[in-house]
Amino acid sequence: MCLFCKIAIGEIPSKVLFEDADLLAFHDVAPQAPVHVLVIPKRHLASLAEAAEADAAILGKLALATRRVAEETGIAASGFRVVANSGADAGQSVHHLHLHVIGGRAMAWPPG
Ligand code: DGP
Repeated sequence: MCLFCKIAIGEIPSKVLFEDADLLAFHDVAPQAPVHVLVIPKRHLASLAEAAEADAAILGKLALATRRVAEETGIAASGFRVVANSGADAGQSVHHLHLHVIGGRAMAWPPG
């Protein structure tokens, strides 16, 4: 079982912001900004590169959950960035789909 599957079932503890039957939002262990929350599907899906039509509903839920993260952490008005690293070139280190929700400071573009 992968690291985020273990976090999803509570086998590895995390600082949970909110969850429902399908997804979990929890604080990143190595925050890159004042707010850095990860949103994951509880069911294992390796990355967007592996996503299929059958995953459309959960992908929509994950996207909407980023808005809830921003509202609950107080960064909806100031702005936030959502990142999904997929594969080696993007630097994906945990191979369970996760959306980074990052905010609370100004960010540069393009990313490194
Ligand atoms: P990525 O590089 O996109 O695969 O991001 C993985 C993120 O996961 C990274 O920002 C650090 C975070 N992370 C790794 N292990 C843990 C953990 O055990 N707990 C929590 N809360 N976050 C973790």
